[in-house]
Amino acid sequence: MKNYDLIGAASGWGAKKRHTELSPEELQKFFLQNNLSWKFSSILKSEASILQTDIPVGMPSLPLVTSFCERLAQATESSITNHKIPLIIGGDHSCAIGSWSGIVKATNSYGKFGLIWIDAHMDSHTYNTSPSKAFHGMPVATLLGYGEDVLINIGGAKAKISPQHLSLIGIRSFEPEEEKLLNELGVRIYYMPEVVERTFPVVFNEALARANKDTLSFGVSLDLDAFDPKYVLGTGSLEPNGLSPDDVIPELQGLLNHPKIAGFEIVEYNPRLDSNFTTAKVIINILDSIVA
Ligand SMILES: [Mn+2]
Repeated sequence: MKNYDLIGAASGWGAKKRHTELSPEELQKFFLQNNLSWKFSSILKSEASILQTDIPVGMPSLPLVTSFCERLAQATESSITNHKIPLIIGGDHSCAIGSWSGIVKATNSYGKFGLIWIDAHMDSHTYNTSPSKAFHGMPVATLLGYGEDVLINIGGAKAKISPQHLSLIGIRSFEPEEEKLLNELGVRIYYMPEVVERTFPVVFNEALARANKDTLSFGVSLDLDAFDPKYVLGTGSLEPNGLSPDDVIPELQGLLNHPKIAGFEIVEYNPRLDSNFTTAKVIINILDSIVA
């Protein structure tokens, strides 16, 4: 069993519903109250708290998103340098720019990094195409090298991942501009109907093979909104007809034992939207499974 670092990424400025910022601290309390062995090795906070100030979505929030992702990239980089696997708990999904930029830098796998993105959305807007202007809708495009330079340049001024090593699973809500970019680049998109038809284990294993073919290392970014709202309510962009934790979690079992895994990320937990900690429990089941 490899060593891991549980890193709390308390980012909230990348989403319209900002309370993902509270996620790591609320989970920390939940771990303690329930005598769980999980413990954050660090919790990164934004320079400005949503509880104290309000900054509009879009360009005014870019400096905060950027500096947060820069610090998170340093944290994941040093985790790998210390021979650990970073497990990142967000935070809105813009934190992925920091997580994976640091991991790709530390493993020197620019363009040779496999990524499996499990999400209801494509997160593949650039600032110009985004209707919401919220940066959590842009991390995939950014990691592919499209979007705001200050974000692309984190961890080195080059694309962190190549389209041929990237798969998106669970997609069911997107804008045509995102789909166009990903299709032009040749990213593999598993829309929800294909996942239902072929089953999650089959498509996940296909994505795993793609993430490992001709790559140096790989990781998984899991947005909680990939799950159906029947099971997961504690996240800000609910979309019906999603994945079931019972289908997903067994497939993740022991993933940290994979020789090429370099990181795992769970994002978009919003404790203010959770009820009776059901979503917190899903997060813990995922963590327990990947380290099993
Ligand atoms: Mn997402």
